[in-house]
Amino acid sequence: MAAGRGGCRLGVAVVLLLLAVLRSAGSTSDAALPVVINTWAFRTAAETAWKVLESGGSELDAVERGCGQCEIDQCDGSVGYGGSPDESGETTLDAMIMDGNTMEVGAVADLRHVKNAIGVARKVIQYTKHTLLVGESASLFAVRMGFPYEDLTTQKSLSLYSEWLNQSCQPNYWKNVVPDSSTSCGPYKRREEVTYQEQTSSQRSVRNHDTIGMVVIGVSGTVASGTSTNGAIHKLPGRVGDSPIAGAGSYADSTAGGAAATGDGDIMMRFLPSYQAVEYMRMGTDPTVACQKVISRIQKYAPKFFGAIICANTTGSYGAACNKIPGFTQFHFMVSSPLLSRPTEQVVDCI
Ligand code: SD4
Repeated sequence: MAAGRGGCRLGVAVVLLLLAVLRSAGSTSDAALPVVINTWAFRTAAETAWKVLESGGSELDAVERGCGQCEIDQCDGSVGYGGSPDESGETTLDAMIMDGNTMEVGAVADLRHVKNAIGVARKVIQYTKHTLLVGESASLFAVRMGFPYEDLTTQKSLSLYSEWLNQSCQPNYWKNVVPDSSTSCGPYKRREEVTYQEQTSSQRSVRNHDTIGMVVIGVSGTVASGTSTNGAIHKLPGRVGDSPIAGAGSYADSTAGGAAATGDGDIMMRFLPSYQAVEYMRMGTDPTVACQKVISRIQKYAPKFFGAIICANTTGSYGAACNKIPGFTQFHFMVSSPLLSRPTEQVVDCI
């Protein structure tokens, strides 16, 4: 009898151990499909994407419409028209969309005069054999695809631009130039002597970085992802961030999961964080841990970078992580799933 009880206890222990292993593999009981997650508390974007799925739209439709909603709403001034004027006062847009079944990507960077950047990115998949179109040429493509060509400047972007001019063009992204870019406006010329300046932190304020990144995983495990942003305020014309770069801004693979990043793209894109997070999840790493591992990897080189990432695997398990810096200690993101009565804001402590 005693041996029987011992066997029973052993059985219970084995079951508990199995549960723990499953849990750490991301198969938590609170995972369900479909799932939509997006960066920041962009609620209308989350609601729009969720409604698209509810009405039978595809995962790609949900990403396109969800991120497109933020372009219409000018989410936090960091997505869509009328935000983040560059050094010449113009707003330019970066966006991408990725199909995790076919691994096709459509992206636009430095897009000018067209508001619906992610819509144009989708057209790159549908009507070309390319992946990424840039600048005015991307605008011409957009016009051919039927998008209106319009001014992206608003009163708001004009006043941001003139405030910046009035404060001696601070901050800006130049180095090793004359006149001294830390005190004066340009035009700058290169200084003969180039000195190394360690870039361990993001010079921009947290407010300037609010790209929408979205991952949608359908009932059958189909993954789609996308991003849309007007990039870094006061950037040099021509600067492209991480958002339209596959594997950096977002990544989707229906055999593993999806991820999307937000923050200082100049630093983050060097690490392909979204690709890396998906690869961690492919190896069975829990989405939260996958997100954390990506953030810690960047921290080693740029301890004070501003950034966050969202991750979800094909079981519907999800997570997020962010780098803790002064003024940014928690990261808010949206989650929609059958387990939640409505798209819900969630928050994670930065590491
Ligand atoms: C960029 N990553 O262009 C974008 C900006 C951003 O949250 O993420 N804002 O660098």
